[in-house]
Amino acid sequence: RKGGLKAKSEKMFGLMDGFLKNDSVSLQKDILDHVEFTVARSRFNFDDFEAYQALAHSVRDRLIERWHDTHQYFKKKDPKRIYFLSLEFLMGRSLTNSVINLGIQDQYADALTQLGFDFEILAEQEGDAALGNGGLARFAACQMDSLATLDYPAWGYGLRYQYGLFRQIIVDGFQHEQPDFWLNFGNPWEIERVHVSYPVKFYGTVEEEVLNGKKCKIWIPGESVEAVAYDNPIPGYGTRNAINLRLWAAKPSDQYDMESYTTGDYINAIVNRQKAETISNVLYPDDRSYQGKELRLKQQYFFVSASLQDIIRRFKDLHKNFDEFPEKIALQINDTHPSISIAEVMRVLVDEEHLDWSKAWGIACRIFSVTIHAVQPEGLEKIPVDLLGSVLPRHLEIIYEINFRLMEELKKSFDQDYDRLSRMSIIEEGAVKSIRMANLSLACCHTVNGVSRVHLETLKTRVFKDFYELWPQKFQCKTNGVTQRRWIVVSNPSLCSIISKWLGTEAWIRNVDLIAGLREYAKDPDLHTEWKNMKKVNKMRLAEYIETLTSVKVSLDAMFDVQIKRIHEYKRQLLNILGIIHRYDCIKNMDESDKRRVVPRVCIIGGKAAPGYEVAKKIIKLCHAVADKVNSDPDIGDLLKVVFIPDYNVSVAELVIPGSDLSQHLSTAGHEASGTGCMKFLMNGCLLLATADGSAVEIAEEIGEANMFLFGAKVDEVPALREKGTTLKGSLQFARVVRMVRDGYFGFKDYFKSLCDTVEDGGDFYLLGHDFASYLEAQAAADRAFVDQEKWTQMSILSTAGSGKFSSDRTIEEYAEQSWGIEPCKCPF
Ligand code: RUG
Repeated sequence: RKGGLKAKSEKMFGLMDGFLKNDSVSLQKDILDHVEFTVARSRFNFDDFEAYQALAHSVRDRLIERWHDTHQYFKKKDPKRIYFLSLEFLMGRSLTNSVINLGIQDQYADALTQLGFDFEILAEQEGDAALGNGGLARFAACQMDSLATLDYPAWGYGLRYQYGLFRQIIVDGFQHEQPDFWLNFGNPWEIERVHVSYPVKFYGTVEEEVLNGKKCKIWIPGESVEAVAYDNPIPGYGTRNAINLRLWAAKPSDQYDMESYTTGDYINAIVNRQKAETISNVLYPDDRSYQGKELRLKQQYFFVSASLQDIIRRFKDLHKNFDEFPEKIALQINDTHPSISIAEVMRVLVDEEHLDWSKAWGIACRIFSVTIHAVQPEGLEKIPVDLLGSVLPRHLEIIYEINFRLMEELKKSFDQDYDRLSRMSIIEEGAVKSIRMANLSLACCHTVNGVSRVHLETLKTRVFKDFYELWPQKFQCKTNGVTQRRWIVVSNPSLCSIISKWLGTEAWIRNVDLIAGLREYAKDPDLHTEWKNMKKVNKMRLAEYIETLTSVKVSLDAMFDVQIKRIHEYKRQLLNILGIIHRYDCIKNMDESDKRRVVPRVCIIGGKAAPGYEVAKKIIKLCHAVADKVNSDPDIGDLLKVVFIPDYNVSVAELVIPGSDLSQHLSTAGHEASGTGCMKFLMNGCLLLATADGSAVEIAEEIGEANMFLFGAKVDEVPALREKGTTLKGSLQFARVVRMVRDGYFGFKDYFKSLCDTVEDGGDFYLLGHDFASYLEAQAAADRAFVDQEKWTQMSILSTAGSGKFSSDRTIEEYAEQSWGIEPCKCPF
C-alpha cells in the first residue's frame, strides 16, 4: 500500500507542477475570478482595495502551489530541518515581495495595466504585518527570506497576534498609541489550518506515579487552550522553494470546562472560554523590559508548546527512535524569549516519551542553539520563580533539576568559588527569586551566537564571561544581515536596474557578493549621472510623502539626513536633536554671505517610543517643538527643515531609505548589539554617520573609514569615561544647546526639564556631552563632502558596492554550516 501511495503522490507531484499559468491573460482571468468569487464583488464594479484583495489572492494561489510542492519534496527527502522559534516577526507587506520572488512581477504589471489598474497603486493598499517591535523581529523576517531563497529545509514558528505593534499617532507633538487592527480587513497571506491544532496546558499540580516499577512525575494541568495554526508561505527568490512560517492563535478548548456549563451559568462559561484567546491577543510593545508578566510567560510557552508538538508529530511520522532526533532537527531560539522550550523538550522526552534524564539532556544539548540580541545583562529576561511555578509547575521542577546538575558540574571546575557559582546559576536569589532564561539557554545550547563581532566580544568579556571561560567553543559570531530582495529589489527598483545593468547580470540578487563589481565603475561619469537621477527620483517621492504627512515642503537640493529607529536613550536621538539646535543657532547668528555657504539640510527623524517609556516620549515631543520653531523661522528658509515621520514601520522604511542621502546611527559605543538599519541604508548608497558600535565597525572595514563619518568614544573608552563622569564642561556648545531647551526656547520648559537632567552633571550615562564635539565635526565633514557632489556620489556607489557582507544570505549560510548542520534541499522546477 505504501508503494502505491508513493507512486500516487509522485504522479500528483508531476500534475501539480506548473498547474497555474502565469501569462498575462491567465493572470487577468484569475484576478477577475477572485473579484467575483473570493471578494464577492461584481467584476464590473470594484474599487482599488477590492482589486488589491483579488490580486493578493491570485498571488497566494501561486504561493500555495510552490509551498505544497516544497513540503512534499521535503517530506520525500526527509533532510535535517531547522526550526526557527521567534516570538516576533516583522514581515511588513507581502505583495510586491512575493511577486518578485515568484519571478512574475512583469506579468502581473501587464495583466493589471490591461485591466486598467496600476500595480504600485494596488500595492499601497496593503497594510503592514507588524508582529514585532524592531531590529530583532525584522531580522527574523530577513532570515526567513534567506532560508527560502537558499533552499534550506526550514520552518519558522511564532505567534499570530491579533494586535500587532501599536500605531503611533502624534497629537500636538505628543505620541499617542492606538491599537493595530491589522486583521480587520482579512489577511490574504495566511492559510487558516483548522485541523492543525494542539492543546496547550497551564497551571495545575505535579504528581508522582509508578510506571513499570519506576517513579515518574505527571503534570495534572488546570487549564487547556487550543493553539490553531495559521500558515504563511515564504517564497524564495530564483527557486521553486517556498517555506512555511507557522503562527499560532489561541482558541478556547472544550477539554477542561465542560463542568462550568453544567453549573447553569451558561453566559459566564462562554465569557470565560473567550478569555483563552487573550494569550495571542497583543504583542508586548516594549523591546527591552517585560520582566515578570504572567501573560508574557503564557505567550512564550503557548507558542513553544504548540510548535514542539507539531515538530515532534512530524518527526514521529517518519521516525521511531529519538536517537535520530538530533540528526533530523535543529532548533534555533531567537533571543531568550523561547528558552522555555528547553524545559518543554525535557518534559516531553522524560515524562511522555519515558527517556531517562541523561539521554534526554544529551538530545536537548545537541538540538538547541541560541542567538542573543541584548547587550546588557539587565536586558536578559528573568521570570519570578513563584510565577513560573504557578503557570508551569512541572517546568519549574525540571529547571531546578537542570540547575542542580549544572551546579554539580561547575563545582568540578570551580570548587569553592561560590560567587561564580551564584552568577552562573539558573536561579537568581534575591528579593524576588527568579529564573534567568539566558542561563538556562547557555546551559543547554551547543552554540551561543552574538550578532556582530563587537557584540560577541561583549558577551564573552562581560555579559557571559563565566560561561565563556567554561565553554569557549560555544560562542560564535554571526554578524546580522538584511535581505537585498526586500531592501533593494522591492524598495528601490531604479537602483536594482542600475546595478543589474552595470554588472551585466541579475545574479547579484541571489549572490550579493557580486555587487562588489560596482567598485570598478565608482568614478564613471555615466554611472554617476544615472546614480544621481535615481537618488533624485527617490528624494522626490519622499518629499511628497513628507508634505502629505506634515505639510512641510522640503527642497530636493538639501541633504536628506535621516534617523529612523525605535526611540531609545542609548540610540541617542537626543544627540541628533541637540545637533539640529546647534545648526539652527549657528544659522541664526550668520550674516547673509555666511548663509550662502551653508549646506541645506532636511533632518528627518522617525520611530516609536514604548508606551511606558517617558524619556523616549519626551524626545519625540522635543523633536516636534524644535521642528515647529525651525520650520516657521523666516531667517532659516530652506537651509534647515526638521521633520518627524509618524508611525514608522517597515513600509515607511522602504520609502524613506532609498530617498536618504545621510543616515545616522548614534548609539553610545557598546550599546547596539548590531543594528540592521545601517545595512539597509548602506545597500541603498546612503552615507552613514555612525559611532564605532555594533555592525558599523564591520561596515567601516568593508567600505573604508574614508567613505563614512565615524565619531565618538570607542567601546573600550566608555567605562573609563563614565567613571570620570564627563560633564557639560567638556563642550561649551553642548552646554549652550541644553541651556536653550532648559530655558524654554522651544517652549514646554517644565516638561523638558527632566530630559535635560538626563544629560547634565552627574547624569549623562549615554555620554552625549562627551561625544557632542566629535559629533559636530562628523556633521561638518558630511557637509563638506556633500558640496562635492561627484565625491559624494562616488562614496555612495562604494557604500552599495561594499554592502555584500551584510546580506542575510551570508548570515544564514554561516548559521547553516556552523550552528545548525543543515544542507539545502532544492525542490526541482
Ligand atoms: O538592539 C538589537 C539590535 O542591535 C540588533 O541589530 C537586532 C537584531 O539582532 O536586535 C535588537 N534587539 C535587541 N531587539 N531586541 C533586543 C532585546 O534583546
